[in-house]
Amino acid sequence: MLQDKLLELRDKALESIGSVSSLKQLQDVHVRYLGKKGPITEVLKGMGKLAKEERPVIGQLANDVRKAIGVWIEEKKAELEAGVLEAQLESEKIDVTLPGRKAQIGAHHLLASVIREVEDLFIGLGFSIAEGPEVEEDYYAFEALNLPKDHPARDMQDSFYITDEILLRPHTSPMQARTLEAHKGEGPVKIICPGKVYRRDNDDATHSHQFMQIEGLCVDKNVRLSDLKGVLTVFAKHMFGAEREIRLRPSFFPFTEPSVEMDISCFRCGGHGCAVCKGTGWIEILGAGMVHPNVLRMSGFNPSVYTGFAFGMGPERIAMLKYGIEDIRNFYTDDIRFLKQFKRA
Ligand code: 2NL
Repeated sequence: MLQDKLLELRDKALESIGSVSSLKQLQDVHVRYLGKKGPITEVLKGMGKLAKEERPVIGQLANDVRKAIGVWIEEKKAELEAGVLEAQLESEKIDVTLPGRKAQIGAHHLLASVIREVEDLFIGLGFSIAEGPEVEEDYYAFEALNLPKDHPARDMQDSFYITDEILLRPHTSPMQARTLEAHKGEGPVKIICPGKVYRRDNDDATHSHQFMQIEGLCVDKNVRLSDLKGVLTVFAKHMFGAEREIRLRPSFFPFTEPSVEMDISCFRCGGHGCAVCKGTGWIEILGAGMVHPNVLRMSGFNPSVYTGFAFGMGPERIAMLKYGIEDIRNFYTDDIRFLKQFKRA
């Protein structure tokens, strides 16, 4: 009886294994026949109830059947795995005769290149790069720069305020004030601060609510306006050509005294007058001045010992002049056709 049952079980298992078409199904068959709750385990468990002389015969047969099913399952498994691999190889077949896809090679954004060019020049002159937060405290953005609470340039309408005391920086000067403060009244401080700035402006061809600025600061004993002139002359020649001359016109900034605006001789006409310089022979490039004593004092420097010069420029304006770009929005819209024109090694 039990013998017949085992043999029947063997035949059924063989049939099941034969009809299996996936590894998952095969696993199920394995559990069904050879698992802990399977029929063969049941037979082996019930051996104790058999007559003494039956035990070795049934035991031998049960073990043989179990072994045979195990072997068939292993064979089927190898067969299925080979099939899986075959299918995978088939699906991943690569046609090496197809033409390749051309890799798109990127390049620095024009604005990034111009900023890098300015940074490299000033690093060569002994300046360091200082970068800091775009979300700034009112104190560093205005107060420390000699712009007291009632100053017109602090109009809430002109800046993006987050709270009464926190705003998006409207210039990179706060980083310069922070750096001065960190030096605890000990010079020299020679830094360049490039970065994003924000103003509440309506965007058009020459205005943007977010743009870049590069400011420079040099504070030490005996720093004079002539040092400013020398450094900015080197800058003008480096960026716009060795023949450039500079001219300083009186101006006003709250954080410098005296304050100046710097023009360069026109790089297009050499100073005779043309469309680029609007007939004047000169092009305005940046604002600058001698650091106001109040700014030095508030940042912990003694203005009777230390003096300094500072300047600020808009790299968009520099790039627009240098490359004849007429709309500032070209820098921010990332039109690949615009960017590609300035792809350099
Ligand atoms: C402009 C003019 C300027 C400064 C920025 C500055 C910063 C400190 C102290 C003194 Cl911490 N000055 N910065 C000075 C003069 C001009 O920017 O037209 N920028 C686009």
